[in-house]
Amino acid sequence: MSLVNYATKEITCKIVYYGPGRSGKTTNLQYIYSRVPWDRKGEMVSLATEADRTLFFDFLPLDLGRISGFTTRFQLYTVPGQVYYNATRKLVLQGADGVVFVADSQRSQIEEDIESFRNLQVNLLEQGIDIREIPVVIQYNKRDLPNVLAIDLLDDELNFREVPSFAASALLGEGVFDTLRSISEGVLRKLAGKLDNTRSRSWRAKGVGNR
Ligand SMILES: Nc1nc2c(ncn2[C@@H]2O[C@H](COP(=O)(O)OP(=O)(O)OP(=O)(O)O)[C@@H](O)[C@H]2O)c(=O)[nH]1
Ligand SMILES: [Mg+2]
Repeated sequence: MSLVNYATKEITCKIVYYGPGRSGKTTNLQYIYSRVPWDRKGEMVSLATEADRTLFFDFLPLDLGRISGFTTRFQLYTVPGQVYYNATRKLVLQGADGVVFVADSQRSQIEEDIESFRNLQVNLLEQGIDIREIPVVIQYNKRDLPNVLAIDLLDDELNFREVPSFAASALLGEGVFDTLRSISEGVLRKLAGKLDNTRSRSWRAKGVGNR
């Protein structure tokens, strides 16, 4: 859940990278970490096994500039994609303001992609969130590999909501920042809408605008 601190003029939002095992979630964060100047990022924390599979989560705090006088801070998390870490996925997903679904474009991985997307829907619903209510962006990763499915086909299988989607190769850094920009804009747009509502409600409560 985003935090707006009027005293320090800071907005903090949580974005979760979700998707099946080995789809490239951690690689997205590693690429972002490698490209963001030091004064815009904190330490990246990765809790992984020796084989580099995410065990609990990765965490990367970023400062993405100022909007209307507020510093916008984004906390990027990844979930562990392996099927049996569902309890951890639920924990990491809690309080998310936006989700990047990282799909593996390889033909052989489509069932895992679909299963993971369903799992996302179910885990959000358990937290009382309909997937249509939260900003989601889909990234079709590993486009550099042979035997990838066409984007249209992937869209048919996964993107029934017609959310923004991006072809990417996280390994090469392609599409990584387009994805991040899109989800952060989506999250900030939603937040701005909420703040407007709150403001007009409190104005109404104070009789502002009444004749
Ligand atoms: N060729 C290619 N390999 C990639 C790409 N993105 C990630 N990989 C590789 O895929 C493997 C898994 O990547 P990770 O980023 O660890 O995947 P993950 O989604 O974090 O996996 P879990 O933590 O198990 O959920 C690694 O060997 C990466 O180097 C890509 O765009 N192209
Ligand atoms: Mg990982």
